[in-house]
Amino acid sequence: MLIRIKKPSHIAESRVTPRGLYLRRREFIAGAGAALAAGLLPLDEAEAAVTPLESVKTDYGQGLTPTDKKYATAYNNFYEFALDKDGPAEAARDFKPLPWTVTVSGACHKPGTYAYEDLVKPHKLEERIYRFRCVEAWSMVVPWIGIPLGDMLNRFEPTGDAKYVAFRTLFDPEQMPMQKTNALQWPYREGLRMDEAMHPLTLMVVGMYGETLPNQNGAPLRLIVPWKYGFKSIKSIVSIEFTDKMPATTWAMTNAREYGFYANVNPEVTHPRWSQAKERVIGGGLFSSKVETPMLNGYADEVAHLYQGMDPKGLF
Ligand SMILES: Nc1nc2c(c(=O)[nH]1)N[C@H]1C(S)=C(S)[C@@H](COP(=O)(O)O)O[C@H]1N2
Ligand SMILES: [Mo]
Repeated sequence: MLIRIKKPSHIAESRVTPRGLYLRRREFIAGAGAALAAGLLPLDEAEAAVTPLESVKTDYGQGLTPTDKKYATAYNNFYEFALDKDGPAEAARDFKPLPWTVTVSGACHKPGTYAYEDLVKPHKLEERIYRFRCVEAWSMVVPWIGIPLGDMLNRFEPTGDAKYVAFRTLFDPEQMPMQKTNALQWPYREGLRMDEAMHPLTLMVVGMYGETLPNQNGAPLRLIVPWKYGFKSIKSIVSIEFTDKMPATTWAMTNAREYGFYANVNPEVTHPRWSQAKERVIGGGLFSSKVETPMLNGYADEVAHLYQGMDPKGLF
């Protein structure tokens, strides 16, 4: 995310990163960072431990060509670990995604603290290929493995007061070094209107490319909402709360003029500092030109009805 915050100067990088990692990271950047940024290089070195994951293939995104895995797992936004794109893969290498629990609270009949296994096991995992569009005007195509979020939420039996659902990321500064800084207000928060959360396209994701989620991609549980800018797709979720009020969300808290609650992909609504009309396709090669961004990231037929009667200009 491009925002006008400086890394707090009183915290040197060498203090928030264990020394071994810091040194390796220096070499990594010198050797591969520039090439990666240009969209050229594999970074197997940076890959975190993942295991194969069975899933049912679906028709979603069958016409799309997935981005090479090496880009999807090495070009990340995950501010808890690093503020740049090639940082999270390395900085999240030792993160422990299991054991994991999620606390469910608010307007529902089955609140409680659920173990990861209890959340995931009752469901059939699906593989779905989706377009992914970051608000910074780059995009990928990723074969996610997950569960329709609505199927999971229904098990908690939300009540009529559940108008929105709010999510939070783990807060653990020992594991997530940037949480020792005020780069963002921690923990990272996101939210959806209930009908957006229940929409069949919305996924609770546990894997990608046939494997469990790499740490840098939000292990063990993250959201994917394909018609919204990437920042809605909150990673490493530990809390789900049903509420009757629109929840505060991290990027809107950080800069409400630039990032809203809806964050619907819309090529016609210009970000205050750049156009959203086109996107750079990650892995498309050094000289690849930008391509046009479709309305609602290509999912307008499925989701435009959710916003009928609302001014699209207010849905950024
Ligand atoms: N907890 C948390 N979730 C997050 C972010 C983050 O910094 N922290 N970054 C968001 C942004 S801006 C994007 S573009 C996507 C990136 O997901 P990816 O690394 O799997 O491509 O994660 C989103 N989820
Ligand atoms: Mo993003």
